[in-house]
Amino acid sequence: QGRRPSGGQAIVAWPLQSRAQSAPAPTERAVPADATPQRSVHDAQHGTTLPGVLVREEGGQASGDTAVDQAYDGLGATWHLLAEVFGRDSLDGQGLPLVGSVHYAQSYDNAFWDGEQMVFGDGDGIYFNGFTQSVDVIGHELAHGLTQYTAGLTYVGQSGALNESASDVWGSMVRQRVLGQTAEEADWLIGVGVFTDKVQGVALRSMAAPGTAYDDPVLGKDPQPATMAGYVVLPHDADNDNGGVHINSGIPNHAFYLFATALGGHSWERAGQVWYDTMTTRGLVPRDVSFAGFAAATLVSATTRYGEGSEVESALRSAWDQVGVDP
Ligand code: ASN
Ligand code: ZN
Repeated sequence: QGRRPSGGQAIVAWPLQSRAQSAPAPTERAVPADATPQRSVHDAQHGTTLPGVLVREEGGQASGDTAVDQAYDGLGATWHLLAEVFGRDSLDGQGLPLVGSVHYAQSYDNAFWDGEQMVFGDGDGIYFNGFTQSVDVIGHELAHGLTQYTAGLTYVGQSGALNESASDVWGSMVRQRVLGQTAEEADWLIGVGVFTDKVQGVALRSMAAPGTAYDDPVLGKDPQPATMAGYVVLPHDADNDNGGVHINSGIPNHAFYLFATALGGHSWERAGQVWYDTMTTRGLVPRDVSFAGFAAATLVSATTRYGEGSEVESALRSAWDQVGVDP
């Protein structure tokens, strides 16, 4: 499973194999007026059998286990963003139950979506705290499910970096909405609270300034580029983060940050809507889309919804231009 953070291994580049397969296109429906999330949080009890022991179900009382309750709240915050802002009932648009497992394995320094559910490690306690600390990490993992049910972006190379970036975009929007922040107020960090005090770094990634989130003697330096000038070419295999999907995601991440902050206000209102439309409009992006192809698709979404020559279109063009992606 995940590689331990030793020898300067970038923590963002683990060869975690996802069981994720693209699901058949579902028939989405409007969110029923009385809809709620359908959450269940389980305790893997430091083993790797999933989902583990059911601890908290929808509507159940706080368990007193911080990881369980953080996961429950984070799953809820993500569901509410999708339902209330985008009119989508869960990841598949059909009320898919949200399943999370905490206390996965021993000293496990990661979190992941396994194709069916969210899984969170407790961290080793030396470099990493538990992965439910940051609501954006929870949103990130859930968004892998959203991507699976929508654009189905292939988890390698540029489409893989777009898959990773989409998860950061959703995770960041979930956190900004929980905190009630505008794009200008937000710190655009992913995974604040995941590092222990021992680590020289503030978070796992920065969308505002990719490459600056950490610089630590053991973990190494945040390897993310912010623009195409820094694009990292790696072999497309699991030992190389599937071609740097957690590295080059810095580029579309930064484009989204530039777009959202240029528009101002809440990131999920217009910038998020453009990303949502791009990922959920059937046939708009192929699974193996390039950065340029995705950028072009975002412009189609922006002009369809906000009009040719709109402020949204020009902010978006400028954002892609600043990161060196030519739609
Ligand atoms: N936490 C990582 C992620 O969601 C796990 C992985 O590499 N699949 O991207
Ligand atoms: Zn991810």
